[in-house]
Amino acid sequence: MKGRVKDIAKELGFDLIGFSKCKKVTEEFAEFYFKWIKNNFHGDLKYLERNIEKRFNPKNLLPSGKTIISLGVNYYSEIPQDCIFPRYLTKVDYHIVIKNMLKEFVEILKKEIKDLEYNFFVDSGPILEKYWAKKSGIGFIGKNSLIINPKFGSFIFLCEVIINKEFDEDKEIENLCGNCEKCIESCPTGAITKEGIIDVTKCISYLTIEKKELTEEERKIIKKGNKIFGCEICQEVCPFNKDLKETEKDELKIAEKLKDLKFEELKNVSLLQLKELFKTTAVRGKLIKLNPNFPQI
Ligand code: B12
Repeated sequence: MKGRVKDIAKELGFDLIGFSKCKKVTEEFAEFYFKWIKNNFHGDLKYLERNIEKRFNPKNLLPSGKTIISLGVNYYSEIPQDCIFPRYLTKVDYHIVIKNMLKEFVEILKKEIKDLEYNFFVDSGPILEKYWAKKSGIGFIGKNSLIINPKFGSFIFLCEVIINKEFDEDKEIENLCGNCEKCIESCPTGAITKEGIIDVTKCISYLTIEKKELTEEERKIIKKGNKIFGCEICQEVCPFNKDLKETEKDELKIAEKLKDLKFEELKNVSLLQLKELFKTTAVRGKLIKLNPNFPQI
């Protein structure tokens, strides 16, 4: 049955799939997480302090849960070297594309597995997606804190389906970062510690996507990067992200109109034009903040 489930996922366009047991995270991980929060490495992302009982025990997301199926979808696309947008700004918001893929996946599973109970997530649920992806063997956690698959690199979106059926877990894969510290060395704001832990308050991605009010110091930090609405420097430099194959899903390529847009062109656009520009992307709700948050413009 496991082989069949893997085939179904591949047929639907998921590039990676792995299985792990639906159970509490380890004590060691829980300790790490609390320490991370205590250090205020999460900044204003207060939601990471909430729903701890769900985050640490996915059985609280599906009480009958036995197995977590972790899935990965390649979203790599070629962009000009000076592109100011990160690749996750896909033609169609990836949350929508992947949720639809997950719906189709469980519909087929329901036909093949009797009395299937399930719950699925992409990005926004209180579930530790990288922790489970690592457990399921679809990648290792690199020093940039992201899941890296030796074949697909790190430009993969993660999602998962928790089900009430028992499956053998897959083996974790070895961490292949070795002595490489390119991501740590290249981060313009020093947001990645030697141990590969992210201080969110320094991460350009956080400052340009999540943070509401910016200090002068933070605006200076943002100026050091060349991106808005995210950052990809720690991925661009990663040796596992060389010679990647573009995603086969056209909706998951970077939005065409964003590819060549320059900061200067954003200077005088109206709110209406901005809305049009980003209307199908994952940041469509955040546009009001565009001008005050981007000192490059
Ligand atoms: C909050 C969040 C952010 C925050 C904080 C990032 C962060 N590193 O936590 C901000 C806004 C900065 C962010 C940025 C980005 N994000 Co984000 N984000 C999330 C979110 C919603 C939660 C992550 C979380 O729980 N963090 C908590 C901290 C404690 O954990 P962590 O650093 O992620 O992971 C550490 C621990 O898990 C630990 N660990 C793991 N196993 C174990 C075991 C033991 C025993 C121990 C001790 C530790 C340990 O090692 C990790 C490295 O330090 C997830 C979706 C989700 N629901 O999981 C997406 C997610 C992680 N983001 C994603 C992406 C794509 C990005 C960006 C690339 C977007 C962009 N282009 O700007 C950047 C990358 C920046 C970076 N290098 O992290 C993807 C990553 C895909 C992948 N291949 O890994 C995810 C999974 C969304 C998705 N569904 O695809 N993100």
